[in-house]
Amino acid sequence: MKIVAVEAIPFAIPYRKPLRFASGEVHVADHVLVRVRTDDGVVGLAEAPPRPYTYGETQESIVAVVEKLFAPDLVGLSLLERETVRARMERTVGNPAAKAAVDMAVWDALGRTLDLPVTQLLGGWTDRMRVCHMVGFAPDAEMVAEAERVRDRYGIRTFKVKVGRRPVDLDVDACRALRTALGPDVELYIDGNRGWTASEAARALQAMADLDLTLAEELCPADDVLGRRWLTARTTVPTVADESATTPGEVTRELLGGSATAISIKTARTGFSTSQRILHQCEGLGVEVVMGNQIDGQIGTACAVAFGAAHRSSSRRAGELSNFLDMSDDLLTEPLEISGGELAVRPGPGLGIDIDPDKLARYRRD
Ligand code: MUC
Ligand code: MG
Repeated sequence: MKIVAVEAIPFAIPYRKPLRFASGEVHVADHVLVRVRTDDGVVGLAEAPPRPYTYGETQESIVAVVEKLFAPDLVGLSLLERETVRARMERTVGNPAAKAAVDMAVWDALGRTLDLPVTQLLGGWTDRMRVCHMVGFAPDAEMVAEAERVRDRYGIRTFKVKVGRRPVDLDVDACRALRTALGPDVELYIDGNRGWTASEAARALQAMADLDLTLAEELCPADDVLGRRWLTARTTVPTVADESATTPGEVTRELLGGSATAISIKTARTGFSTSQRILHQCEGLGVEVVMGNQIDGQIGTACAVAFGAAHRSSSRRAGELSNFLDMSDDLLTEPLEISGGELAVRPGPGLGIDIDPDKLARYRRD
């Protein structure tokens, strides 16, 4: 069970359709495949998606930090020493996606070694999650057509709509068009990726008061400390902290400061070990969580559903698990399948996924 190598392999797979949101846009999944090898010949897998506009990481920085800083510190540790793995990575500040991928690859290697699914090791609550689809910026008619296609083809009935444009009426009109087309029975919520001031956000929420939005995520910048508190105090829509709450300490600050009333958990930035801490912290405080999406590929989505389904409180809401559908290809031997609005956890040991060597050879960039 000893770690003998930690590898970081950059790869790039184009999107069929780019995702656009207030803080950036994604045209290519330029992710990093992380592999943890053990002396038993087991290989644990995970992927790190660089999000420079959210955390400052790039594909190159993720490869460098995994190979130069983490690998030398982790080789020789047992898969059972996950607290030590975490503590050694925490000596380096930042780099959340790189740390998360190593953590999840270690869990995958442990599951494969024990011949047990990771989701059962984490909690084993259920074997599937309802899926929420994230709709990016586009003309209103295209946003509506995408939501209708995803509803009709995959049975998805929960949508997170990207907002945060100026003037705010652009987004108010898009949300209204979606509600009108999809009817009262689908769940709609919004994510501003820090695009608005508190007063713009308040105006937008007031203009959308009749649209039955269930959540409002990260409408204003994290540093607008008093503006966020003011907004959270005056709106009846629960406010979700996403990129402002990427560590247990930040979660505490956002919640106790009154700047958010719910938390987005993303395994792509807090892995399994820190995501579990945040989940338990939210349970203890009586705060709802959403399983978020870091614009994950299929490897990342397999990780998110394995974690989300493992616990009662993380599986309650629909998880954001469908944006890999817009990629032109992926690395897995067997693609993930969403049907009836649900994604099942992959059966089998570890994360239950395998990499297709031909695809990896085609898309790797090292
Ligand atoms: C989200 O929930 O914000 C967009 C940027 C990012 O870091 O994650 C995505 C989705
Ligand atoms: Mg978000």
